[in-house]
Amino acid sequence: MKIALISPSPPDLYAPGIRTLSAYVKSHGHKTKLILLAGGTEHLKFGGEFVYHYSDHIIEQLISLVSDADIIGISFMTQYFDRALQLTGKLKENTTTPIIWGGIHPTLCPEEAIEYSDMVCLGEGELALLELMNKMERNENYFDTENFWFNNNGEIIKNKIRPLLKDIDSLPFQDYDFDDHYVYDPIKDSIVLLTENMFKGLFSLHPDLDGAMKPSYNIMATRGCPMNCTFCASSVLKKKFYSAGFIRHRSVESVIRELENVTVRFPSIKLIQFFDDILFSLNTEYIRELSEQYKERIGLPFYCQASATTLKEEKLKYLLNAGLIWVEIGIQSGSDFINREIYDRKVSRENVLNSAAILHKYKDRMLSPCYHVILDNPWETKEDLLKTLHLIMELPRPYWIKLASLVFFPKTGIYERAKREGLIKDDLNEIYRKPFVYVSGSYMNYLVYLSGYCYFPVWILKILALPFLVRILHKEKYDSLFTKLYNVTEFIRKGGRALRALGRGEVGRIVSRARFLMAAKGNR
Ligand code: B12
Repeated sequence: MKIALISPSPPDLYAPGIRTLSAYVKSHGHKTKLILLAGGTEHLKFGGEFVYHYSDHIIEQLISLVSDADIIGISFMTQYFDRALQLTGKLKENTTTPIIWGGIHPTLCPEEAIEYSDMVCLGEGELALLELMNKMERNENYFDTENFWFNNNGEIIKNKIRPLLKDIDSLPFQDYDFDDHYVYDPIKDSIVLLTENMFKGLFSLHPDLDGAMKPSYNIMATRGCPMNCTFCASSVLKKKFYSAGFIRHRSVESVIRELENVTVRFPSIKLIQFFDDILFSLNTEYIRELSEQYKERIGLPFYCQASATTLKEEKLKYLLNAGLIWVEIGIQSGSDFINREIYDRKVSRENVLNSAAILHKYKDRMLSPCYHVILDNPWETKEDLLKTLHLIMELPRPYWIKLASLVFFPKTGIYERAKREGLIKDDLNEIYRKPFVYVSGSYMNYLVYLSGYCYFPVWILKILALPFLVRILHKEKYDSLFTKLYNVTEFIRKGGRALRALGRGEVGRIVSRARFLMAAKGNR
């Protein structure tokens, strides 16, 4: 049996979901074709004005590419719904090959997904997809395959969710075989065969301690997250499907062997990114062993994510000795009320300041830590925003802030709350097409944004945060002014970064960024 797996992906083509699926069913004798339609969400607009659209010639290419497949699988997140819908509609007009929708969005919204696709895979897909392909190959009845919903000529068949795979070491490493892999190339505006050489040029570039941009490889040692943040889809999976054993980790040996494989295969890889939700949630003994093995057998600088409650000095020291140079931590809000009552995050200001103090102690051995902050939360008052601003101003410098605009991802706790309170009228335009990576314009959002420039004078921020000024300026009538100010400041920031990169002769980086933005624009 052959499955064509299609996924929108980030520019570095990191698509762990379908790469792992592909490797797994191939290791059991089936064939796969991977089609990575690189393209981010940078062009989404508030109000849902921007709708991503693949051009006709890309659709035609795709239809002929999947013509040798027995099944077609489309993997996507909520903000890629329009793309999945367009692809599926066009495919259905041109082929009778069954189409599966899988990934986080169909898992959250199977009722909606089964309206457009023939099959929906809910949750983890390795075991389920293999069982389905085996049964189809043997012409057996497959409508009882767990984790799948089927639309059998209008009759919807819903199967239960099987227990999670406990031993994720049993999964093969992600599929980087390039034997039938394709990618959307925005420069050529065409889907092209993804060769190993081409892929080597697509590793995302990230700074090493000396600021030099290094090609990086992404890996995950775990599946699942210990936290229950109400804005994250992961907490829905935990509540709805996987009450037990949600968090699993690979053996140190498995992680190190994957890294050995890829660093030997792609010698240009000079930096590793652990994309685990919280690598620091692993116990000290695991972290000690991982650090020792990593230092001895990989030894490249690496990045990872922590949380303010899991970042412990002992763990940090092990990882620093192994090559850790950058950590990201979620603050999300400086208001304990918002964190506790709205986000269900048991993270206090003290937790944040303690973990920041620990990181600061080792600042000479690391890049500036990055703190994640969410804005555009309708339950956040200007007093809550002031608490976020004051917390950021208390952080030891240097640091940088990554802002995100709150998205009511379907079925999440905040989604249900917003629905109850009538804050969402139109899921498609207010959620599926809502930007995530930049925030709306307002006086307080702009102040929090400015506080992200860790060398912006605190004394000026303190004046700008004076309650009388906030009372005067944090008004809707000034929002468009601060939107313009935000866009201008962002333009200057990105322009400055591009000029510095040019100054360092990093043309490759400029080109890949241009590719990224072109790909995110879709039909031109
Ligand atoms: C790692 C990660 C990333 C990585 C990799 C993304 C990727 N392609 O998987 C990076 C950093 C690139 C990333 C980026 C983004 N992310 Co992210 N990410 C995660 C994270 C932490 C883990 C996801 C994970 O475990 N992947 C591992 C693979 C193995 O699991 P999987 O992809 O779900 O695939 C399995 C199943 O879903 C299923 N499956 C998947 N596809 C298919 C297809 C078929 C046919 C079948 C049968 C089965 C199947 O089988 C797979 C194997 O078991 C989750 C949080 C969480 N803990 O879930 C957030 C999460 C997925 N990210 C999220 C978001 C919003 C984003 C961004 C859109 C943010 C933005 N706007 O920039 C970007 C999008 C970038 C892009 N273009 O892909 C949201 C998605 C919410 C939603 N409802 O859509 C999550 C859930 C976090 C949250 N805040 O809720 N992310």
